Amino acid sequence: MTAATPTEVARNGLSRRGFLAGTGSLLGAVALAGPAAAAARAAAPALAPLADGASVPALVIGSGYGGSVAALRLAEAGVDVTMVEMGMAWDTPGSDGKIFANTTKPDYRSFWLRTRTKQPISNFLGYPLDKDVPCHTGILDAEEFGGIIVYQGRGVGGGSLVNGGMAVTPKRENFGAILPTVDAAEMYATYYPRANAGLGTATIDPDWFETTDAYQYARVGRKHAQRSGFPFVFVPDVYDWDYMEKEAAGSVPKSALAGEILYGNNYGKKSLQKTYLARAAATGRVTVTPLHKVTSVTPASGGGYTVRIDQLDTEGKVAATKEIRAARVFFAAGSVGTSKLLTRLKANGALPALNAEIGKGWGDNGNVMCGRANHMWDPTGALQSSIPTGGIDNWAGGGAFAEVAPLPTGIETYASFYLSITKNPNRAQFTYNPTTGGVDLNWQTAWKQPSITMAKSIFDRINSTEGTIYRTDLFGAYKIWGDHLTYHPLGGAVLGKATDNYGRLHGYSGLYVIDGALIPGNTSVNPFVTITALAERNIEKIVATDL
Ligand code: FAE
Repeated sequence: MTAATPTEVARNGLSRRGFLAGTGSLLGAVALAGPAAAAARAAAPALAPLADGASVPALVIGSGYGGSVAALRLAEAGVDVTMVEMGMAWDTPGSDGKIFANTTKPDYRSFWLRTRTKQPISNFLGYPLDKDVPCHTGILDAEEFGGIIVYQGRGVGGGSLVNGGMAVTPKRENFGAILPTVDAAEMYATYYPRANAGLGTATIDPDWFETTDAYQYARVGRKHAQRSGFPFVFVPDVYDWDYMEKEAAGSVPKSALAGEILYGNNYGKKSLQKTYLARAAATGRVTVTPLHKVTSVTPASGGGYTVRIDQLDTEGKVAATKEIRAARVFFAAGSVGTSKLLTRLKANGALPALNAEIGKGWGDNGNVMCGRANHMWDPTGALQSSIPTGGIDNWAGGGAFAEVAPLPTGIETYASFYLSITKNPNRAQFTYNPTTGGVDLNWQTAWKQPSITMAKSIFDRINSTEGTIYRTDLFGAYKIWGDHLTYHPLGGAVLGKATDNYGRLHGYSGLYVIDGALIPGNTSVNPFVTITALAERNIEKIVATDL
């Protein structure tokens, strides 16, 4: 949780006593210091670990967007909800007094069980940036499959802990291709507005955008887009914009303007702990147990499901194994987490009646990154807010929507940086590997070529208009494209295929998927608003008809 400072505690207005259950805090692992630590201690929850042998009405696996929506709405309907989360609680400051590490100084908090960082931008001026770190249950997982690295958030709040907070509702004309079996009219009238309200989505004050140094990089991005005839669109975010203006004025501690992103945000971002999870906690019906990883779900004799859970220590070792019984289980472990679990459970006979669609329809939301080298007379600014606020829309013309992203290094780089979301048609499949006991994903690096071609529809033209070139120093030596990764995994248990049209898994009653695994590979924009809206739609139906 991010209730780290007195300011935060006040802003949250939330007592988390009894909400966080278990062993998630770093207490004992670090020396606590300063006011942030005192605040964290004051807000510390009553520790009540999930008991081995417990019997619960509803278990939610994972505490990201899908899981948080499910927990809140089930609790509001009077159901007691048990959430388990494999990552940490993120409620305790480190020795620097901060809960989260800065982007420019990754440490033990930054990566999930790695001894060396795996930064998305791996190089600068050709020099490698990665460094050794102590192995720890850190916040950002760079999960490596054969042909792609999938970045994911780990901890209470899931991806909301690490992401840029760009809260984008897709254009309605694109929705039919995103979720073909879902009624678009209902989504745009009810569930997208509900999701945006629940997430606290808001747009930057346009006057402030035009004048602040922190968005010079975005204004340069806009100018270059428009001079090449591309529309630049403002994109909402879940950052507290008033707080950011105070950061700029120097009256509050900085997070966006201190370049915080990827490894957590200490102050201004409204991640799920401040929105859906705070409301879930306030019902008094939801507990979340961090550092607990679900490993098996299988029908129990007499009804419901037996769920096996590993309790982890902060080095990732299994400290205990627990077995509980749950009447209903909601898979909300994210596209990769849910797909891996279901693929393994189908293959090893724990859930043999799952259908043949399990593991299929996985996509990377067409993610590809690149940088452009600007002229010396066109600087992008030494101060760059880590929170993106605009994009270049060439979806209809060239199949790409490019987020004008920050490069918050603290120095003038003369670089423009972009994360493009493209209409890449390739889809991969998860399969169980009996030799390793793991789950593989058959994505190939070469499958990014359509994304590169689509992104070039924007940047080749901008480079030609501006007389500029691509940066070749950010992803290796002489490498233009960041084509080795995604931030936006989607699919693997697709709505209407592996599940019915509301996320009920075929083959078993009382088992549901409620996260990004439902979405078949692409949302045309950044995905979490769509994941949230779909979860709102599905849980409303489930509460009305299944409980
Ligand atoms: P997610 O939020 O990943 O939550 C799943 C949770 O389940 C995680 O907390 C896991 O630790 C936990 N888990 C997994 N397996 C288990 C298990 N076996 N037992 C217990 N717990 C488990 O899933 N999206 C946007 O829309 N806008 C952005 O600006 C944006 N920026 C991003 C930047 C970065 C660096 C990254 C990595 C992602 C970004 N995303 C962004 C993507 C977004 O965060 C992602 O689509 C959502 O978080 C996915 O939501 P889910 O509920 O599917």
